Amino acid sequence: SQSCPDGPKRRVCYYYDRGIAGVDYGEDHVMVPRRVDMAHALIRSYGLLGDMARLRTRPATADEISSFHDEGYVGLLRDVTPEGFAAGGEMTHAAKGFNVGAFAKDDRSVDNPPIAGLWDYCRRYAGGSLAAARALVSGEAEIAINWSGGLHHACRERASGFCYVNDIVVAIHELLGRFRRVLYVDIDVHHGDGVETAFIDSARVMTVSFHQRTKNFFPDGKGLVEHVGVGDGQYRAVNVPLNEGMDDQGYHGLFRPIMAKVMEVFQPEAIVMQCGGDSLSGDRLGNQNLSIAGHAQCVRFMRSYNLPLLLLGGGGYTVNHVAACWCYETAVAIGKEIDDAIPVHCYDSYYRSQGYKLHYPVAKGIKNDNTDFHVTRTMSIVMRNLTHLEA
Ligand code: V1P
Ligand code: CA
Ligand code: ZN
Repeated sequence: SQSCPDGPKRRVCYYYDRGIAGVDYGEDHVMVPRRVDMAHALIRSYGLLGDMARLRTRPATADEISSFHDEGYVGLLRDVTPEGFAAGGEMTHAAKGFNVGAFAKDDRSVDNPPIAGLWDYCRRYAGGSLAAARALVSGEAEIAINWSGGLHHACRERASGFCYVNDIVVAIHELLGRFRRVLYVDIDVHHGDGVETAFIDSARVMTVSFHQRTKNFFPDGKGLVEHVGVGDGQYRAVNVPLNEGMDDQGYHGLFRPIMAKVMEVFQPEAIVMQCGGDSLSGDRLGNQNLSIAGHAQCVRFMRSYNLPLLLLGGGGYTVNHVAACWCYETAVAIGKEIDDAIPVHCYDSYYRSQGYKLHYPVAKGIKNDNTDFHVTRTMSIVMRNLTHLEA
């Protein structure tokens, strides 16, 4: 294949479903599925669609989703409607039992609203991740992308943190049909708890999450550096907690050596990466200070191992930032340089505040609370844990 700045070009396939763009979590909600449409419009305007095969698929079925999720919960996801929920009867009660439409204690916001078209939405984003996994299994693609996936908090029988169906777990199950060991890497600012829990005692799936762990930060009490997995999964869960304000240099001071060691000791046959854009500077929920280049450097690094690679979305609440980021990461996946100037397209007015440039400057004057002491301590604990897996 043709050569490019990061070695040979890769065969990339890409999933995009227009049916997801119109999904509405509610007026005051921070999760905006339209950001995936914005990323897609940008990807198209840069001419990147011509460099990838488009993955067309049917939405995931209840059976496919039930490969991970509880049947009663799947039934609720299928049946619940905003009207039925508002009626206040049995459906309301059932939904709240599965954490759909329930108010968090002392909270005015509903994280997981019973939105219109919920089941269709779940089937579509999960179908995308499943089709992407299958394209890697068949060898049709070396890298497969679904920016509408990556909903890492969903549990077997419960919604959590804007996530209803855990498309990542469903996709990893599919990959395990062909690959002996699968590595999961999560650079969303939140802990990847749903995925970690699903494979907590598995020797075949290693999960690594980098995340903010500050007072009351969601999901509270998860992702401590001491949490390493149990039974056959011992030392196969890796947690890298961060304080506020991490910059590119500090992030990579941890990311590269940790991921290099994980690759050495675990020797995966495929990699799944959750690329949540809420670890970027200026996010509405996260308090980190990564640039798009710094975020994408993680993708570039994992890509350099030349293994089947599944790239998924996740969080990201400043929509212009996250759309620009996923467009750039699509170019990185392909192995193509793209211009910093954003082409004229339907959403270009969203990028006015960043001078119509893909790479917006990181916030100035942000305090990096990740002291050398903190970073060195985290690194040494993680590295010591990983030595337990050395052959
Ligand atoms: O903090 C909470 C509630 C309060 N706790 C008792 C639970 N929820 C968070 C959920 C964040 C989910 C992140 C998802 C992802 O990792 C993957 C897609 O990015 C929360 C927050 C917050 N600041 O952490 N919910 C909301 N904000 C929210 C805001 C407006 C409307 C609805 C929810
Ligand atoms: Ca994470
Ligand atoms: Zn997140």
